[in-house]
Amino acid sequence: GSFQAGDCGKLLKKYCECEQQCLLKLMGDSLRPFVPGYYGVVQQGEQEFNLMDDLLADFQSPSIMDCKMGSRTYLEDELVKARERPRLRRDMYEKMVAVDPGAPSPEERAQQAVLKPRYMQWRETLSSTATLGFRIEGIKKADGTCNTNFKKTKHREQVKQALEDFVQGRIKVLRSYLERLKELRGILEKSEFFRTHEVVGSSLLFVHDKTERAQVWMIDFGKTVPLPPPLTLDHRTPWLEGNHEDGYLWGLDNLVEILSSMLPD
Ligand code: 4IP
Ligand code: MN
Repeated sequence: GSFQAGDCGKLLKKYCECEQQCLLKLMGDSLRPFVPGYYGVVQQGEQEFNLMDDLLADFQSPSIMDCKMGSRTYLEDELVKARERPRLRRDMYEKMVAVDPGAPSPEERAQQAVLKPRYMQWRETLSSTATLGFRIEGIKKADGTCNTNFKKTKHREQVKQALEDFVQGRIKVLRSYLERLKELRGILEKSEFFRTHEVVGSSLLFVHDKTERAQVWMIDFGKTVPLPPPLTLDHRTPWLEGNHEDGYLWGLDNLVEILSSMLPD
């Protein structure tokens, strides 16, 4: 993606104001131990970057998994914009056809384009986002092999299979992940930041290595936005347009349940 090599265990990520605002607030929230440390903006030539911890720095040949959390992957605001000013997305039409030539409607086929919410919803229902409240986006194994071919990983058993392939039967790693996720869930349920933000498109980053150290962090806050006060979310109630619910904790509950089912009896 948009990362550039940093120094001293830090990384530079293409500047995004929304992400910066979140990271600044998170540095003062109970969630701080679960997000990369943030160190401000760095200018390099024309480009600006957010400087943050490189979460992989302390691992040896890490195995990495990115799970995109939540039951919705676009902001309510994007839905409003798409209605007010429909922007036809040919690139998204092409990504759609590449996965399933039968997916576009006759109208979409005629215009060779789709609206963004339509594309995002299609991705949500094709994957486990709509039914489990999270989806696997990518897995990179210690040997360097990368798999981002999870667009159709939808059913519980398919997801479980992918998770099993990621932990490779290492019970200690699995237990560490579960412990960390349950700790995170407890803190999310009390976090002021979490209660007052719609968290969309954010991922949980899973990292372990052969020393069997295993960690999980929350990353990617480019579409995590403050709620119009005094609105707060429980992150479990189903989404209805206007309630801003994102299904984040519903997804985390399901993820914890599936990982727990992988433990030996
Ligand atoms: C991508 O679709 C992802 O959903 C991106 O989300 C999203 O970026 C892109 O929208 C969309 O095209 P694929 O994963 O199917 O390629 P994320 O950045 O969370 O991965 P946004 O801008 O919504 O963050 P566009 O509008 O950037 O193309
Ligand atoms: Mn991401």
